[in-house]
Amino acid sequence: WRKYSTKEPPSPPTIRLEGRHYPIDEWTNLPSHISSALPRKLHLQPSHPLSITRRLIESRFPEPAYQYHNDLSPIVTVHQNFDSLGFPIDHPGRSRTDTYYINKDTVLRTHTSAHQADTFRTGKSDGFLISADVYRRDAIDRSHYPVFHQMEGARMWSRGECEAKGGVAAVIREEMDRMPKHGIDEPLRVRWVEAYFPFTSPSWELEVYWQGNWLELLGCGVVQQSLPKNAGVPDKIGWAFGVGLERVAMLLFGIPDIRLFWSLDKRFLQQFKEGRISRFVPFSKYPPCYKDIAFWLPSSSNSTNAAAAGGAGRVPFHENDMMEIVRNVAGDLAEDVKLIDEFTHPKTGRKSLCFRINYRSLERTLTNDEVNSLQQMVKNVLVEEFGAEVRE
Ligand code: FA5
Ligand code: MG
Repeated sequence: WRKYSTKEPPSPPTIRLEGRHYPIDEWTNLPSHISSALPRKLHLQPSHPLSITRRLIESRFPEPAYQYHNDLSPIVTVHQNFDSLGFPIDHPGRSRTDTYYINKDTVLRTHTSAHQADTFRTGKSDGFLISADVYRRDAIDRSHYPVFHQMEGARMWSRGECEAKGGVAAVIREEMDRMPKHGIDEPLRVRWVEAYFPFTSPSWELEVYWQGNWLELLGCGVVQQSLPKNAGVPDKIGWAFGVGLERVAMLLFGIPDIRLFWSLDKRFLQQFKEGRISRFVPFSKYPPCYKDIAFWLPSSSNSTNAAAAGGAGRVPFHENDMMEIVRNVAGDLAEDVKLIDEFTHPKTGRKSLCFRINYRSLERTLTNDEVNSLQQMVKNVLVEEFGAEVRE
């Protein structure tokens, strides 16, 4: 039958991911530096700090009360990622500026909550833990990366159990106390902040004070009653959390920069051993190189109605577009990108933006020529793809 299998990718154009072809369309925005991360599965690599962190948290939410799922595919439907959780149709998380679309119906999951509804419905126990890689167009700095790992934890409680424990808020606090939130530089300051998620109410986020700023570790809350209802247990109360595994690992091991998790450098990988929390010993401190870039956007880009402004389909420029350009050009050589100035010309209404890019390698000193050529490439993309006019 081999003779009949097609060698040519089927038309219309497709992208091949995890052995399958997906048709692409006007929603597709998946760059190769993201799709190439799919096979890495860092949370499953033995002796990798993310795997050690995952197992440490798993040990505090033991089986069989919690069932573990560590190998769910990152390719999910828009329905799973957003609709099943009650995200309103105009929620910003759905936009192409925030989410990697494979096509209009299919995305790389932006959070492990994408599996909540399915797992509540089909799960064999009242609780579960899902650890997985997740994908977002997002800021560039030492605690944000476009591919990161989350662990979703959830459990159903009977009303009786909740009341016996002093209410659902008390149950959540007690459960969340199992989360490791100590750093290598103890003691850490920790705070709970009220939060909003479309699928939980009430909701909270847990933050820790780290390197001079509040760092968010996780979100949690009581899940909407539609989830236990669709899972056939309308009388139960569901509770869930989603924790960033990199953020916890950064505290546990003292890892100062999220890019390190992707390093293939032995000086990084050989420092960690399964089951052991050890202090990360930095092997490098190479100099940063700050470069500013200021540019005017084409007049249609800052209009709320690009079509009316006569732009040939140009959409407004989003901060995440800048992040994506820099990721594409510089990859892990970009440590941090900040919008440092924004200005609208009072007469022409044109908008000018200025970003500061910090180029720094984790592995070596960058040469001036190298940084200048990266900076030039960023400028070229801004001009050629976004119609920007660079201000010298
Ligand atoms: C969520 O993703 C919700 N799904 C969490 C949740 C689950 C709420 C269940 C209620 C019930 P949020 O966008 O805040 O929430 O992300 C959760 C955590 O992921 C953050 O607290 C942070 O630790 C981590 N995180 C988010 N964005 C990034 C990023 N770009 N890089 C690294 N870690 C990130
Ligand atoms: Mg959050």
